[in-house]
Amino acid sequence: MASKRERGLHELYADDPERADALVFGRRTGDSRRGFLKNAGLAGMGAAVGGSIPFAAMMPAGLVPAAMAQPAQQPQAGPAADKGPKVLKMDGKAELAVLGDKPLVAETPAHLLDDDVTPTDKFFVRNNGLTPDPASMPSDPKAWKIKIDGEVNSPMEITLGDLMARFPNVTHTLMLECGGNGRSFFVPEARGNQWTNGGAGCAEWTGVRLADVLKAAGLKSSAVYTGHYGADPHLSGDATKPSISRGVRLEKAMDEHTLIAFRMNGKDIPLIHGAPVRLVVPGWAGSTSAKWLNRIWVRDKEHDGPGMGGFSYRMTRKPIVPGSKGDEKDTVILESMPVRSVVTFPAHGTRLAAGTRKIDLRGHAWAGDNAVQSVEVSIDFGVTWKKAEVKAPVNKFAWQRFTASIDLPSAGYYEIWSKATDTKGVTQPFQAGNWNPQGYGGNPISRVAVLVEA
Ligand SMILES: Nc1nc2c(c(=O)[nH]1)N[C@H]1C(S)=C(S)[C@@H](COP(=O)(O)O)O[C@H]1N2
Ligand SMILES: [Mo]
Repeated sequence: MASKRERGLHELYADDPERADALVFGRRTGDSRRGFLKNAGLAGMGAAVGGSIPFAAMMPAGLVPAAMAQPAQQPQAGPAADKGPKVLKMDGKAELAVLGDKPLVAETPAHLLDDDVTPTDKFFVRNNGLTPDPASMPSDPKAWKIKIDGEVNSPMEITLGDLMARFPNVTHTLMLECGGNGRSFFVPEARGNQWTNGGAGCAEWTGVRLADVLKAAGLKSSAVYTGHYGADPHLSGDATKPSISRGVRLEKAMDEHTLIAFRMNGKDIPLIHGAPVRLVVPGWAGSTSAKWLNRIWVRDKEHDGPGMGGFSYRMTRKPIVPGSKGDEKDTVILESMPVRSVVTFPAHGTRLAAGTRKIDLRGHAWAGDNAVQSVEVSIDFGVTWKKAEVKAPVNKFAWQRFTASIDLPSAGYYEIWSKATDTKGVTQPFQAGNWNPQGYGGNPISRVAVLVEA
């Protein structure tokens, strides 16, 4: 069964806010204000996070320190040490954080998202069904077949070998991000895998443009949507039942960056990432990027495969009461992913040597279909912000590197906050907002706790 991620104080706050406050803020029953940090509480919190808090006076009332609220992402002493996630043990994969084992779901800890291009071993994994049995694969990957049918003049079944030979091969560095990335930041908890920010990666993909293939098949004027199918068996083991089948509006399918990809970072795509061929629909919910691709059904209406209905990959149109059921009819399909930034160095939970007074931090930011315009960082709980240097993306739909140098006035506990703003002027909120039943669009500012030893 899926192992549920320990979420520490977030959960305690949901279940028993009184006790959580007592733990974090030293509040006793009868104290008047929840989350009001008294002197005794401050000492208690300092003890809990492992040092004094130089910017304690700036801490918003009720803020749960990141050191306690978020599991450590690398071995560390201190309160978060025993809350670490289960670690993936798989040939060819780094030690990702396992969010579920059936289906297999594993995210990349923020500090492993530090490379300019995400190496294949560090790339997150999201299955909805079972990984296809290697024995079921053709011995020659080039013999793999993909069917293009539906609203096209010349339906075709083309082998991977022919696909590679017939259409121009292109390589782009593209963001792939799970639709549920950031879900763990919702309070109360939303249904699904409890991603922090690591359901995302930016690899170099080589393939052919889906647009070229659809043009060759001859789109009918009735074509408006795609439906994507892969060869992975349904969780039940029933191979005739798709585990998931999502699609995109034709406009996105025809984007020159939407690829039928057969190489990842210059090598054949590994089985877990969709060998021998998959879609890469950059910037949109990752569920549209079908792995083990064997069919694209061009539709004359919105696709209706598994993963298209109910609350799946759907946002509520109007705000609803957090934790309530919502109404399916009041939802819209999640398409472009929202703006997000992740501090990739230093790692959450890092202890810095006594005397450290400066950090050169870095991270990545991205924004679905949009680019990132600016990133700001703060170490005083958001009272003052400093502009980070932000690099241009290497191509459209690649993430962007940000760097900043930050002065630390003294020893103690700090949180490095980062906040990105996209080219439409949309920025990351302080808290995951617009609560929806399956928790999409959770993109609050990113927080990394560090401790400068006294
Ligand atoms: N056939 C198939 N394709 C799939 C999935 C799946 O379960 N089956 N999962 C999707 C989801 S939800 C995501 S986020 C991405 C993850 O790709 P990755 O595992 O290579 O990181 O693949 C997508 N493609
Ligand atoms: Mo996903």
